[in-house]
Amino acid sequence: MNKKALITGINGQDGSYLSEFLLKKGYEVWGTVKRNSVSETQSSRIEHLLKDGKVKLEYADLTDMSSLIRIIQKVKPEEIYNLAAQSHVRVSFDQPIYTTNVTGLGTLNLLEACRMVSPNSKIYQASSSEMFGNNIDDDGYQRETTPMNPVSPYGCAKVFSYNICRNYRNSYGMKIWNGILFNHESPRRGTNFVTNKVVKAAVRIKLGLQEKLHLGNLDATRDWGHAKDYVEAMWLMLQSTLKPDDYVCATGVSHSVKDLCDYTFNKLDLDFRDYVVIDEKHMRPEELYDLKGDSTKLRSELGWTPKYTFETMLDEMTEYWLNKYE
Ligand code: NAP
Ligand code: F7E
Repeated sequence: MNKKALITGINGQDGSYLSEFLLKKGYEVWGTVKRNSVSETQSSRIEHLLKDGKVKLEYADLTDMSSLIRIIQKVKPEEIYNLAAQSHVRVSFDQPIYTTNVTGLGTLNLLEACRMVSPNSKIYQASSSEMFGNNIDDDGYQRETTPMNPVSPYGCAKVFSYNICRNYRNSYGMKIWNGILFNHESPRRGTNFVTNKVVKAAVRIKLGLQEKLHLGNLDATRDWGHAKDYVEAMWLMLQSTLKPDDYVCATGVSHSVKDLCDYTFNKLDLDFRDYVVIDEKHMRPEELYDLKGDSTKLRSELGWTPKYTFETMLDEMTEYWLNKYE
């Protein structure tokens, strides 16, 4: 019998890549989608996987525990990947209560649902480097032991989820892993996150479809990896024969938003300084300045290695947008 996996937020960037990855491994893949008045939007990233019923979808919302109980009861999955979230940091300042309900309490709804109807399922929790805030170890990295000090409502909600997962693991012996993932991107990344926003705009400027690119803080640095590499790390955690644990997943290399603009525009023979406009609208009330992760534990205990670099990832994203417009 094939293993069954349930992915919350299956139509997100990571959900779509994880579905492809698990299907290749022979899993029966189930996913939850959030109702949208435009039904195509609910499954836009996984349309290609719905043909032949490869992936099975159910409506569920992290804020509605009854919907989670219903689907977990129905599927009884061996593995649950909790990827659903209001995941945009800037938006979390505009919608802090909604973000906390979904990204924080939503996780508790899932854990309770699981504890009631499928306590032996293995659970992956999508924790985030945003939980560290501006804390950096003396050597310049963040790792599993770095104290958490979030600087956004999103980060605060993720810290709650991280802690409640640890609490359920310790209290009830549930098999729960926290993957503390640093930023990961792809052509499927929402275009309101900075990488895909920059790449899409640079291509449009190159093709004469756009004149300017409005951005916020260009000095912030991030450790950017590729989503395809990171969904493999999620799966590796749930296959571990060691006790359930918390793992940082990162490339260990960081770049500024300015570097990102420089590389992307240069590749298209453009100078970003001619097009980028600094716009207060994209600044955050409190900023997380620098992120660089040390994923030694994940690499040494579970054998993870990323295949993409910052440059090959951006090249793939640029290629995607060029193909789309040309
Ligand atoms: P994403 O593209 O924003 O996907 C999130 C998914 O969650 C979407 O399918 C979204 O549906 C769904 N969702 C939102 N609110 C929901 C609710 N109330 N109930 C059920 N589903 C809901 O995010 P991602 O980049 O794939 O990230 C996956 C997870 O990893 C998220 O939890 C994110 O916070 C976390 N994470 C991401 C990164 C990163 O760099 N990508 C790093 C660390 C952690 P709609 O599209 O219909 O709203
Ligand atoms: O911002 C700066 C911005 O929105 C990156 C989420 O997946 O990763 C993501 O959160 C940096 C920030 O990602 C613009 O101020 C400048 O310093 O792409 P982002 P994020 O906030 O790091 C973490 C790990 C998650 O868990 C989250 O779910 O870029 N920046 N100008 C801008 N950012 C945006 N979005 N738009 C701008 O115009």
